[in-house]
Amino acid sequence: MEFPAEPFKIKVVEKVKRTTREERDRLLRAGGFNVFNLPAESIYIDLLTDSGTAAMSDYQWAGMMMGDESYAGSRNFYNFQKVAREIFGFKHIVPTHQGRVAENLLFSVVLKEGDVVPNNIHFDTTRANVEYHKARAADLVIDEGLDPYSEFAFKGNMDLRKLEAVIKEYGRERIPLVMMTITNNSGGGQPVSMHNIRETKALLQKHNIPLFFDACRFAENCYFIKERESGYENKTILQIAQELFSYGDGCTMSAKKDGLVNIGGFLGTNNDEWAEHIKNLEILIEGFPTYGGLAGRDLEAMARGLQEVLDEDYLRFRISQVRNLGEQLTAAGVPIVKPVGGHAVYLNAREFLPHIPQEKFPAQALTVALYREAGIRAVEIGSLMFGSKDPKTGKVNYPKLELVRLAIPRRVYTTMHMNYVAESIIEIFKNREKLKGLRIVKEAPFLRHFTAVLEEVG
Ligand code: P70
Repeated sequence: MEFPAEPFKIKVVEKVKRTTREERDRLLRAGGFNVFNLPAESIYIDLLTDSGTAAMSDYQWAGMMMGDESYAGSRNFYNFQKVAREIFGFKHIVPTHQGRVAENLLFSVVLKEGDVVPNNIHFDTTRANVEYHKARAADLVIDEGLDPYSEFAFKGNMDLRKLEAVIKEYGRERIPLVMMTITNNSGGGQPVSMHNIRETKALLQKHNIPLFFDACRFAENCYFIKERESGYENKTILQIAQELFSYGDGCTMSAKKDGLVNIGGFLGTNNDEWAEHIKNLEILIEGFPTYGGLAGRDLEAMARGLQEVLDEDYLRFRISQVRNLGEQLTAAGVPIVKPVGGHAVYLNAREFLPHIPQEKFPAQALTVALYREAGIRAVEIGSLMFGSKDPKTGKVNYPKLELVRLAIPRRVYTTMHMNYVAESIIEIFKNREKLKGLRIVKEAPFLRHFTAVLEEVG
């Protein structure tokens, strides 16, 4: 079978409410046409994010009952440390309550003003944490990674020529580390190849620069390597992960993705000196390093989630479920970014709604239509999120891409749910000329997409 059935059966269910179109229209108006303002209970299928939204297994829930809530030395920490060391191989494993804290701890310790951190593409929180320390976040993904039409298999790869140029320009002293985001979220959840990681490491070794991974979706990346890179067909996901991380000197991770938990994260490093500073700072902002802002039971759920995510049956289903949604849409002519990434399908709103110009927020108009017509929540990644006004000239800079991200939570929705999503989008596509653009009524000076108030225009 091309598309495997769910490799789990359902033990606990959560009721989802169906609302009428009128109710949804009213809620959209009340929330200023901004889906961050919707009560989650009024949503039928929530594809806002794949972060912290996974369904935990019976094995994880059983582990929650085994929580040891000791302030120091909880047994769950040792369980978690053992699992994390086996997969990632790093000497120091420092738990945090989510990914951005691991980033904050790392950059607080290693960055100084004027430094630069290269990455394939920084995720927003990573970029913000770098810039907060008055350093530069350099995005050096290969050109294919920025082209929505390129079908290259590893569009998350680092461009080694760009990396070499940055090293030459800044010098080793101003590059405390290089990062690689696997999979590359801001580039559409695209994977990085083992070959590219090996070559990046070889280049960095020449300059004695450490390599860190942003490992949020590492298991999905390893599955793509197994599927697409020769020499890995017969390796297990654990073996692939172990090889991948052996080229690294550390990682940050939001376990809310491939840790299969609702809250949790960690930082891994082999550097004793950095680890000591990081642990001291952690005591100040997160707590003692054997719990790092988490309950003992959360650590146990994370230890078990990290083991479960390596299961190939699970990953085959996961990647196929996301890809299948993309394929159903493509077959009906709906424009999406290709190839489909690991955790989300991205609709290309400029092509979907050619009659709505960028200044009328076509991707947001499509996001609004998804909720109004079908009760589906997605997130806009276009001119509402990234459009910026030049403070001097008042001229608005629009991003190249107008996308709507449909991020799929792990183990939450069934194939029928996904078919419903595909059919709803196809229906909206057939009636697309009826959709209207939007204009901003109120906006914050930064990160405006979270709170902006909009209204529809003809
Ligand atoms: C997402 C969420 C979080 C993330 C990530 C990478 C590659 C670090 C982090 C931070 C954020 C989000 C976006 C829109 C709506 C809701 C949530 N990504 N690195 O969905 O991790 O959140 O644990 O601090 O993707 O992509 P954390």
